[in-house]
Amino acid sequence: MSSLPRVPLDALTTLATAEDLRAALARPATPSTPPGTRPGVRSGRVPHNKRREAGGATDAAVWERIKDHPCYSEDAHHDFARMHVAVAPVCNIQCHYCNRKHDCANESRPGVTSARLTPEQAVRRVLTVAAQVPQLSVVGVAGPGDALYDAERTLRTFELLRAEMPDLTLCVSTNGLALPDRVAALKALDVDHVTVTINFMDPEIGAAIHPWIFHDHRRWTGREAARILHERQMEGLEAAVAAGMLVKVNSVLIPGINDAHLIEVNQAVRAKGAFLHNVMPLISDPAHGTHFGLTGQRGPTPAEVHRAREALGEDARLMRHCRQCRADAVGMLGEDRCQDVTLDPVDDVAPRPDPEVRAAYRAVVDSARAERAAAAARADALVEAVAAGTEAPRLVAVCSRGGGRVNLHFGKATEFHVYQVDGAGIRFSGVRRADNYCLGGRGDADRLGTILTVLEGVDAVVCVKIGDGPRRRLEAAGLAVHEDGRHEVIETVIAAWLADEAAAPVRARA
Ligand code: CLF
Ligand code: SF4
Repeated sequence: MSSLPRVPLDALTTLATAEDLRAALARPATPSTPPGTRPGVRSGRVPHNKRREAGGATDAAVWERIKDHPCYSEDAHHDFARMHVAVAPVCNIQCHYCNRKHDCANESRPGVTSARLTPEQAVRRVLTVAAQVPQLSVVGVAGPGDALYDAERTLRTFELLRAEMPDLTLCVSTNGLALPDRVAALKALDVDHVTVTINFMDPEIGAAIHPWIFHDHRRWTGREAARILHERQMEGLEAAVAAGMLVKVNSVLIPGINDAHLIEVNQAVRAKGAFLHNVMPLISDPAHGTHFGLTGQRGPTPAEVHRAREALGEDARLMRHCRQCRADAVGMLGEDRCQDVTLDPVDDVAPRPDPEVRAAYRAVVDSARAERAAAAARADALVEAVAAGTEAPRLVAVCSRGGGRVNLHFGKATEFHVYQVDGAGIRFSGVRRADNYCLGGRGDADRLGTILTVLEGVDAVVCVKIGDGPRRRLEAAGLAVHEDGRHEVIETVIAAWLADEAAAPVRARA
């Protein structure tokens, strides 16, 4: 394992002191670090491997605005955490994928009811988390209803947070119906990141997803409701873009309803200035009690999501690493530590985050980023040489628990980071989730079957270690398996796998 200046980026409950972090920075550079890449990325410089971030992050000013945001920057999600505060309980529309007893499916996995917080409770919760988690960079309001319908609670929360922790990025997610009326207030609080869920352009399709809305003191249904929602979403998107905000659009991919239509959605929202488009799969299960769940509307398979995103084209500005978080999510994307955050609602005394620790953590991340960028540039060069002229891109599923490294055993992976590799280099393609294979020290054959389904279309699995049994099953299913125990940068390991493949072209693959 290398001697990178790393802190346990994936261990949110382990508090590093400012001294720990400075000591980590002072350690000798890893032997694989080329001269001149330390001590890190200077402010305003875009790291090599991040020039391909969706949304035009080649611009240094834009990079500054997204580099600590785990949703707006794929690179940032390796190192930074977000937290949602569930201060918005009510909603002004109905979506067929939502059950009001549960979290907002715009930004959450249905099925778990969140605690409703007052703005004051929310701020104490944020301070409590920030005191333990220097990774925390963004606080968002994403439900469990619509953040801007009962906007006073959301705005009050942001106002209090601005005063308490000015270095936090504030983020909001909405269905867009109330957005045109709230852009100015959000702008006044320096809310720079706004997500609008837009599932349709055509009201006919919209009516099949959103049966009613409540607007202008009355309830609207059917096509008319969808028409109003569409007009308000477009108006809100344009106003937020005009106000200089970075607007991300979320679209729920619903097979047979709006899957083919998402090309039109993508083109329209990009034309109106959306920074990113996040195409997320419908989560549908009868147990969630949603209309879609109860009527048998299925969600897309991971391979269908991949194909739908590819159909949008190279310039689609896609966010590909969304984890469909709960409305009270805490932690790195992909893990919810909300249960770990204990907060006595009547306790007035919140811990104070140490600004020194937070600043030192960012310095460590800058350094780690420079290491990763240099490694990724070398890996890209190698891959471009090895894969030049090859016809089809390869998909590689990586086991990682964060930090942009291959640092997880296959049996422990609850998600696979999928990368596309071809003559143009290595590009992040998406995340596929599945229950981990290893349970209490033993493998679960049923789970392995599910994992194989989830990995449809994938050519190789890359991990720290894998048992003989699962290796044989993966290989029998046609997947290559590559172990690398050095906890190296993901791109480095993928390039090593590709070089191995190229050196052994006759390798047997059942
Ligand atoms: Fe939260 Fe959303 Fe802000 Fe991120 S989540 S309000 S933009 S801070 Fe992120 Fe979670 Fe996906 Fe949302 S991974 S569901 S995109
Ligand atoms: Fe549910 Fe969110 Fe849709 Fe409202 S906007 S109905 S809370 S999914």
